[in-house]
Amino acid sequence: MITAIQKENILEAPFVKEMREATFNLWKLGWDERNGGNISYLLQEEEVSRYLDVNQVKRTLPLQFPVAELANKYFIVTGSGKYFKNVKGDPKNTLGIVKVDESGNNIYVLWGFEDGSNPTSELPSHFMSHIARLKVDANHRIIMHNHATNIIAMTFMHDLDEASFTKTLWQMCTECIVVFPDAIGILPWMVPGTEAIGQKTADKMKAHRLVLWPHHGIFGAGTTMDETFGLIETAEKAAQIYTIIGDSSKIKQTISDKELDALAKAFHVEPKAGILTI
Ligand code: 2HA
Ligand code: ZN
Repeated sequence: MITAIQKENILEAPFVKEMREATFNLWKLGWDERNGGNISYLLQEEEVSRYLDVNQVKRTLPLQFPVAELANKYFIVTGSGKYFKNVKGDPKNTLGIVKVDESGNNIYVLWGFEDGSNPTSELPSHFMSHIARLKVDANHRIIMHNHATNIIAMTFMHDLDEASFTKTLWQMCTECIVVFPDAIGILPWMVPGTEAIGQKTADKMKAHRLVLWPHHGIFGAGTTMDETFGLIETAEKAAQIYTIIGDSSKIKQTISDKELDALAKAFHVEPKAGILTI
């Protein structure tokens, strides 16, 4: 007699716990008001199959944009219209585990979105950014979008040139150049939730792990939830210092380019070329 292999409780899965904790912490920080923000987390089949029969498809959703590069890959993603505040207490309706089908034209919902909801409206930006980051780093797994307050504020006060914006952030806290030596990519203002903004975001993700959407928020990419959260936290902290200062004429001294260069050398990181003048 063949007995079905007992699956473990999905709510105990580390990746579900990480999604619940991250969304709650992001909400508490004030960066994900209402339904703001979204996260997608690339999972291995071995991880998912401990908890789910991966052949049990609950729903098939067509993608407006094909992602052949992600064929047969699994993700846990936040739901469209869902509030980060509520994910911790209501994971089955606010999160979903999806698998991209073999053609890259559809996704299969394997778990979650039980109230009939769908993956985040920013799925184009997430999927296209995953494709871009996986080409740079095979260990890449997380794309996180949120409305980090001071980063948004800074997009009104600072010019939006990538090199000068990055250099200001690097100057605000000593750790910045070490955490994001690859600089911050910046898009022009665009309508969110579209394939067009997804493509532009992914283009920036080829060279940057942080991509700024002016007057809207930020996208971060990384290998773990902690690392990605920490990346955005670090940029947001620097932006907070900038907004606290408020008026650049108040700045009496800053970290010089020579000092930033010394920091990069001490921590063995390569700052993006064209930002420091040594
Ligand atoms: O609705 O943050 O960019 C979630 C968003 C859209
Ligand atoms: Zn947003």
